[in-house]
Amino acid sequence: MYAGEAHSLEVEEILYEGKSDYQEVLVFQSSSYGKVLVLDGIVQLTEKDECAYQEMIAHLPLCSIPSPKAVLVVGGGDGGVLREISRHTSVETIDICEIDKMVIDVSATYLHSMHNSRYRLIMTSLIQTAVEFLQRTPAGKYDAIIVDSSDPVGPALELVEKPFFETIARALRPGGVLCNMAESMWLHTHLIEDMISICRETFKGSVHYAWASVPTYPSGVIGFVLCSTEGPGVDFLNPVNPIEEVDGAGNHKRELRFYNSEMHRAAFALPNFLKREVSLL
Ligand code: AAT
Repeated sequence: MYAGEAHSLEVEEILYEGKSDYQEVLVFQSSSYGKVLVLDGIVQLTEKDECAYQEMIAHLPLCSIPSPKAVLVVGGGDGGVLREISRHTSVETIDICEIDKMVIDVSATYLHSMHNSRYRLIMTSLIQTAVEFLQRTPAGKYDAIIVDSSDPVGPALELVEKPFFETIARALRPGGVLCNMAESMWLHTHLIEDMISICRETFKGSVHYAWASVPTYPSGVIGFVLCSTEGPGVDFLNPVNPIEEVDGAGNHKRELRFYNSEMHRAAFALPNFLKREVSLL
């Protein structure tokens, strides 16, 4: 994908190969990263390192506001983000807006990640896109919106454009939060700059960039843009809603593998080159 570099994973066995209306879907057993989900030739998750991406994209926003109740996920058909949101006992409703049913079905069969999640599924399509769904959503409905989408080529292209961010800001309550997958600081500084600049215009609360290490994503890191709407202030850098490891009945939940409050704070530390190149940071 990127001139002059490549990343390889050894394939032990192909478990599923198909073509949906939107993309090519592949699941294989790798020799070192467990099962791998690939869409249009791009790795979306591996069993070994999915925790870093899914835990951070869910808990960075949800641990930054007190008692989140209504959450929307755009993309995320593999179910990992749903699993993470479900850990928050305050959450009452999770809606998910995914374009491709094949991703949901294949993940449920081969990755078992949909287990223990409670959610309402809204299928988007090129006829009813995420933008159209959000336009019909009552203003102020959600406490948090998580955009767990693929790279902005093919079906996910509309998810980096201004109208999408405007409909998100409208669907969030005052002081509500957005966490949006925002690519690699090594490979996509211009895209990050564009996203931050659109978000600065659209979200009147705060706008921040955070990142985490994910070895199987291009260049080994992935970033997130975090925004809040005008209203009760949100201090993303100091989480107010730490996620408990023990539920109300005193039982230990399945442990978080990556996220904790220290990782949360550290995720907002940015290297100098990024601050310089993305002048808005
Ligand atoms: N949680 C795994 C990581 C992902 S999954 C991206 C999901 O977004 C896929 O299920 C895909 O079908 C869905 N998607 C793509 N476009 C749209 C759209 N327009 N509306 C709704 N869902 C969509 C992301 C990995 C990031 C990889 C970084 N290189």
